[in-house]
Amino acid sequence: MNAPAPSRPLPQHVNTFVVGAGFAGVALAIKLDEAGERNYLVAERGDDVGGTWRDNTYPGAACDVPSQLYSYSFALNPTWSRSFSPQPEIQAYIQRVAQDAGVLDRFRFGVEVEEARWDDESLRWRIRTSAGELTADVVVSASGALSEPRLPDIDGIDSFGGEIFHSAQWDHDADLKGKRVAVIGTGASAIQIVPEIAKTAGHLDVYQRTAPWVIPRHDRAYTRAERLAFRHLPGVQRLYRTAIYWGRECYVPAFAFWPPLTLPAKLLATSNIAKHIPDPELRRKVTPNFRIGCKRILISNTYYPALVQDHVDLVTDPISKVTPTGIVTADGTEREVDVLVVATGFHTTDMPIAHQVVGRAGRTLAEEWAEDGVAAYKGATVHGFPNLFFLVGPNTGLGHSSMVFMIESQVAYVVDALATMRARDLVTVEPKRGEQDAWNADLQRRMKRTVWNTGGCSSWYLDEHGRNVTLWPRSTFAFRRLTQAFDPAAYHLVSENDAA
Ligand code: N01
Repeated sequence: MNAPAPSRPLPQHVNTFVVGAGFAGVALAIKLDEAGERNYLVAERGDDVGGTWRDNTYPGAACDVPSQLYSYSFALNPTWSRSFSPQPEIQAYIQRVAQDAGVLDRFRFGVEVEEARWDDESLRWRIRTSAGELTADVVVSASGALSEPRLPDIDGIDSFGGEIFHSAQWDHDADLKGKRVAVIGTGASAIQIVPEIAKTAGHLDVYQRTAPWVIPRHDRAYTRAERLAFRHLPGVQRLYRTAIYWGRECYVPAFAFWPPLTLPAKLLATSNIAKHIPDPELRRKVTPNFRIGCKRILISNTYYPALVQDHVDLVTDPISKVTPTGIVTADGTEREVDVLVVATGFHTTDMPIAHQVVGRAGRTLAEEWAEDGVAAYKGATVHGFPNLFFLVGPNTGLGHSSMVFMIESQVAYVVDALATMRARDLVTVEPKRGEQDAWNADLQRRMKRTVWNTGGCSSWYLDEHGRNVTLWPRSTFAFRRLTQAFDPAAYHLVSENDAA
């Protein structure tokens, strides 16, 4: 993405420097304002708030967690049009919330963070950005886990002569009408894209490496009566939200404690295949070979119907190379391609921000994690990196419910940490190594039983050592309880007196 020109000059120093203006960055700004912590700045490399919802504009983009839950608890959205809202509505919602809260004057767009380096003498972060340098007492990374597109390492892909783009960088100038289009990947993004572009493409090849489990999507437009109720009776919307929340939490035991409980979901998914795909050979191809839930369970009513169309082929032979004009599979077949859509996911366990943050020992977080494994204390703080906080940090992702809930929990933790620092005249806070290790040992012990680790799949939840460093293995309310207040006892604290 070409960074837009920064909207306004940077100050020389801020108390709190926030990286990223997606759901997490916007929530933090609002809650910092409410807490009276107004000396903060949110740096965003894009030209607007929204994060992944600003960037993912591909045809068919929509949330796959019900809209009622895909919103802040402190800013319910009475205008959702559907039970699963499309991307433009979600993006407009985030923009509106930020605008109404009056926080946007603290945001700087078109500012890319190049390095944040801890200075042990001044006990501050020295930050270098594309728009200049500044210092900060505290840095909060709100750059998200799904912000950096991952391109596949396929032989010859750079030689492709047609149009090629990642699902998160959709080229809206590309005309797919009547073209030979190929989509690589069959994850959450691809299954939303495929039905949409099948409507206009002349021919569509879908390259599947691993078949996903797909269950029906219970999507519908809200009735007029519902929309009136949401607008005038907020209690009704809270009721919807609560019912959806608890419905989703029922998945936790199936994923984490006793995976055989996912049998009903498997029956739902297999009957979904049977309903839409009459051809036994295609049925075989789309039937996954791992336990349901091991990868994200996908929801769609249109993906399988798209695959059975005459001009759509599901290609399951492994890709051996890309040529200037097409894709060659392991059986030697070359299929011509005009437009190549790469829906191959994101850098998740190897977060780019980790390469830009340099801690107390002069080592980047990426170097630290390469040695010790990706880990944080409560997903929020890392030993060796004083006054650095993460939102959507390690092991705070979900396989079953809304990330917005987890984000709000983490925001509360960070805001309370800053309030504690102020109240106790603390200059630095840094989690104790023992606390961080104990937290992660417990996480990984719990993780051993989960379907994500035992379900027989490889997924972006796991790092290269097979450790799940992405998901939270317990209920979301357990996470909320554990993060409801900053816990100074788990931290090395340096006060102004100590530092003097
Ligand atoms: O990415 P993915 P995504 N050759 O990593 C395949 C969220 N999301 O963008 O399974 C061939 O899931 C890869 O194959 P395999 C959601 O959290 C939310 O689709 O690794 N294929 C897989 O099929 C989601 O989980 C919404 O064998 C290759 C696909 O590419 C996350 O974003 C909507 C390959 C990548 O799937 C990521 O989803 C969309 C290669 N070299 C996304 N490399 C909502 O609605 C990879 N693949 C909220």
